[in-house]
Amino acid sequence: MTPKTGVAELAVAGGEPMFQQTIHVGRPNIGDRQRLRERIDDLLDRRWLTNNGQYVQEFERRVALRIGVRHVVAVCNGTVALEIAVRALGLTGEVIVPSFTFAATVHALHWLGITPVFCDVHPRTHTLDPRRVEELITPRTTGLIAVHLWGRACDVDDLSAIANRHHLKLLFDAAHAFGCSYQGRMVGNFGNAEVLSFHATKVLNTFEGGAVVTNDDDLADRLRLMRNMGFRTLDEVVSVGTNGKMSEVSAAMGLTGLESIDEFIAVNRRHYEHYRHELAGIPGITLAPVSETERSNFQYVVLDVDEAHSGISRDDLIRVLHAENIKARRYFFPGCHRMPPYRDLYPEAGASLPETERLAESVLCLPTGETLRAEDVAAICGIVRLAVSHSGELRPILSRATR
Ligand code: T4K
Repeated sequence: MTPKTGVAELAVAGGEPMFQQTIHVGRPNIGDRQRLRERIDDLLDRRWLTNNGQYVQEFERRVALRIGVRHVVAVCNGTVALEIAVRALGLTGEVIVPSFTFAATVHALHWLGITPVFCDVHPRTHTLDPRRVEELITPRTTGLIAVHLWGRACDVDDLSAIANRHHLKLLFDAAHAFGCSYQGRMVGNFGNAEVLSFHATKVLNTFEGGAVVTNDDDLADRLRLMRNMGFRTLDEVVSVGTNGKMSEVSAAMGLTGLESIDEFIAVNRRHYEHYRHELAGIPGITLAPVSETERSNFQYVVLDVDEAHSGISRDDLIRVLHAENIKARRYFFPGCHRMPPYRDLYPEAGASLPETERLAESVLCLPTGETLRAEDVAAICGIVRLAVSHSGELRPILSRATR
């Protein structure tokens, strides 16, 4: 791929796009297709497609081993995992939650008639800021949901101390954090429970899928009942439940992915190091750091664009990238508190969320994963460098394009 050297070559200025085919954030990792096909043939031959089949049970065992947790309750997606976990933990009233997260974290609360109380995130970690949590606790607060955003573990110790002090339940949304650690221990072992997502775009996918993981035996029992309509035995319902079951074909995909998970992470890590090298020294562009001492899955490549120094806003940089067929994403714009129905229910929320508001305007995610090639990373970084170094020249072109 020939690097672009002048503004006129940029697709946003009328040049040819860098990529003929769109380069996506969240391109699924597949793993060994032959093994997947064999598993699918096997489950078809056995005609056992869902309802706690043998692949789901094996997937749960393998994930539990990988994390070192007692219980893995596999479900149909991460959102349902959140809903079941919130309900099984008995959360009611108000729950403190970041606004800088995917909508599902907050929707799960509202869906169950619980008031989400938005808390700001830490500017460095982008995760729930423990210094801001305590001031939001009221007599109606029953719990906290903290998100290990980008796979970076929250400040688990401080959040656990607050939860203990105030007798609150602590749930971690670990949708991004399969394969990540906190102080050397795998994510999945903290709080009362943690929720994983195995959506297609995650480092490990089951097409759609998720799990609630916990070391609490009673909670695991309630979760298992809830995901299967409250059935205790073949024909005995003992409590209210929903249909949150994972299908066998999803578990087959998950088992296949698990066999290659170390390679997926190694590829992501290589891309991350490459991005770090290529983006170094570009003014106003900061690659979110990944801890040297913890395990990470490197699934999210996160850039913070500081317009005062880069000369180009995050949104204009996205426009430049999109024109080149590089589908960078504005995760998690605009912050849940600015989405319906929350913006109408809590119109004042933004006033206490300065970091969330800043990040929602300045952060973008770049592609990674097994389909991305090293030369793609170099080309993407070349476009970012060109856009920043020629931001003055680009400005009139971008403003003409919006008119
Ligand atoms: N908590 C947090 C913190 C989360 O981030 C999420 C989900 C959840 C909870 C809930 O878990 P799930 O219920 O989803 O299991 C995507 C994912 O759909 C979502 O799982 C994820 N977080 C979120 C961060 O990203 P969108 O709206 O960006 O999806 P979409 O369709 O635009 O796909 C993202 C990119 O991936 C696209 O540019 C195209 C590419 N893609 C996507 C799919 C589905 C592919 O190349 N192939 C595919 O099959 O939400």
